[in-house]
Amino acid sequence: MSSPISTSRQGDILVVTSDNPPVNALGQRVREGLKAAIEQAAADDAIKAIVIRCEGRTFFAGADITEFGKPPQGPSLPEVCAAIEASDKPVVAAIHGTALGGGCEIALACHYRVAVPSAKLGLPEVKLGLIPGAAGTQRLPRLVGAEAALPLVVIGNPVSAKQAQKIGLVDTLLDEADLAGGAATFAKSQIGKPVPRTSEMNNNRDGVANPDIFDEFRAKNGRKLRGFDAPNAGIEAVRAAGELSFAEGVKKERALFSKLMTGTQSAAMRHYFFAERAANKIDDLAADTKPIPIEKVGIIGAGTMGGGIAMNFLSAGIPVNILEMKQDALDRGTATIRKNYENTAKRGRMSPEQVESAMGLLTPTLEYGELAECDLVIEAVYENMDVKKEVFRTLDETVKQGAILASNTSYLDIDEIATATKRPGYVVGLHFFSPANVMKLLEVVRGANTRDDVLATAMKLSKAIGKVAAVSGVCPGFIGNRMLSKRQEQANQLIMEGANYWEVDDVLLEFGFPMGPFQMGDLAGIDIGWHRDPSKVTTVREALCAVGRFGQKAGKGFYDYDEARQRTPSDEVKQIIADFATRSGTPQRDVSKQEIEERLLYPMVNEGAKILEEGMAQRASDIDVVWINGYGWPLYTGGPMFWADTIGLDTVVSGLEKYGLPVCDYLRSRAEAGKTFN
Ligand code: 3H9
Repeated sequence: MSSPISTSRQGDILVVTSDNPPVNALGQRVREGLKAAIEQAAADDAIKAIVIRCEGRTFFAGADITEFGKPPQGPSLPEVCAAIEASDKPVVAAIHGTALGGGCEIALACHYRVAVPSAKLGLPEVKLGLIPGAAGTQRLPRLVGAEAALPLVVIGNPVSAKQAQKIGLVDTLLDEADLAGGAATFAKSQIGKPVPRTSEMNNNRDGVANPDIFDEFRAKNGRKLRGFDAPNAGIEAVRAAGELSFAEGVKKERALFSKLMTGTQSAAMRHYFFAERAANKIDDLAADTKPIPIEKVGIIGAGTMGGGIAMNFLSAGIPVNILEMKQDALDRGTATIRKNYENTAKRGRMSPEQVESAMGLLTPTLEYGELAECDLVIEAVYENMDVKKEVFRTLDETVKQGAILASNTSYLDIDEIATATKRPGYVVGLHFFSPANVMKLLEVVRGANTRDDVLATAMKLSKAIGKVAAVSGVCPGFIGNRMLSKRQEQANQLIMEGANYWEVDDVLLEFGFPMGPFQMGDLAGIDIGWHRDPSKVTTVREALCAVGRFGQKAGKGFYDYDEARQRTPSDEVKQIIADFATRSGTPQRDVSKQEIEERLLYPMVNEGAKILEEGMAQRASDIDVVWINGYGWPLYTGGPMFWADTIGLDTVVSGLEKYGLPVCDYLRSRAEAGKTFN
């Protein structure tokens, strides 16, 4: 097999090119080729400078993640970086696409970095539960300062080439159309000058002069980093770069990196990396399936959901016609979309021009006829089968043939909705999560008759609007809400048996969820689906509604809320729950935190197993993707199915049996065979 690394001479410049699709990951053969190329340049007196560049869509996007966990094969990435930096001849990294992780570390080891304006640079290792492991945490702060290095190492978001130039990570921006030529000219201009080595720089004195920056950074990002191990290791490593020699700092980085690499968090996050990409693939689609072009989208309903859905398309530059029944509802919906964009602009995440251009793509309407030319129409009216069928009947009559008709239903039967049309093949579920302009998840619901090209379109479109999609079959609540209902059942039961409702919430918070089921109820509104008759009270929720405890919006629900929306458990609610328990004759007892956790989470795993058994999800990892992106399951445990694999399926089975809860055949048989889900 030929090497992915080739070299060519351009006068006295050696151009080293990597061609390792799709993303030029730094696998063993790439590393070997790079090291050999540097040795070749050193041995050849006619060579005066070196340019390292990549073919294809990107500069090196990092270490090859598929090699992680396997026996290491040299040369290692730190060795390659050291060899590059040690060169006496100037080495220039010519960057396009994304220089990420190990790719950015290669660039940091080069003596110069030039980039096209569209390029991005970053150290996203933290998103895999790691820190950079090829001296990135030591070279970057020495080059750009500790304060500028912290967000790159600890948060892991890439920066634009322009921003990289501003902080000193990139030396020069070059013409987008001529990176190779520009890089060679730049390299030529450095011949004969002493080479600047990042490891010898000391621009990170800022962290030594003011060590508070590390704690301040930690405090500022506390919520975002809660529960994750890698960010703290990243802060420690950047701090060490200011306190230790380069060699000692590298040792420190290696120790931190190795500990993370062998831990469960990184295994879970690497699982998630591949799970997210797998979820976008549908196994049984014909290879030549062509997505349908989507140039215009219609949305039925300009309420919170419809408006949020519309924003996804507007932000991606896709025109939207939004329909309401009444002018005032339409005006309200349009005004909310504008307000949301303006708030984003106020926070500096959008320019006023971008707000106007997004709003310019929005056409509010009261007429179905105006949707006739849409390629996709998404219905977001309230959850009632008759209403939805009526909408679909009308859409089928008014929207052009070949257009996709989608429902945003969160639990209704897509196949039944499709019967209202003469085009069931073009009907699909697109279940967005609230707030729909923010939440990453899109459940794509595949009906019995949904065509392959319609599904392929949904998956492609989800990427275009920045969503993470997973496919579900038709079943009540699909993947996410179906599993959620099992958790809620247990939560309701636990508080009847004597568990305090705030303890139930706290157990999930400690597990890593952003909130528990009762906090979630308060946030969404306790009165969702309430019949509005205070004299008819059969559930705790109805009892809360009857006394005006509608949730956060009313200042009280399960909890009392202060001005800052801080929650305090309520005596009134405690009494309501106690009265229910007495009436139902449920004996009261102390319920341990362990029991709460197991009874909330194990039934979800069992339901996930049933979903797999029935073929409602394509793979266990899709369920993990749904729960991490739609319901705040902590990423660092890898999602419910990966978490169950980690603790052992036999543990889950015996736990369910201990509480007298059902165990499905699929879960039991895998546990008995000593297998995992993933
Ligand atoms: C690291 O560098 C550690 C070092 O500090 C220390 C070492 C000692 N490896 O995302 P896409 C695959 S850690 C292997 O759909 P896009 C991906 O699975 C690494 N495979 O494309 C997919 O495969 P498939 C730090 C990789 O255009 C295909 O490539 N770097 C890797 O939407 C296309 O990917 C990162 O964390 C990899 N590193 O986005 C960067 N990367 O077609 C991770 C991708 O079979 N990568 N694949 O499904 C990314 O963020 C995105 O892939 C990127 C392109 C932005 C580059």
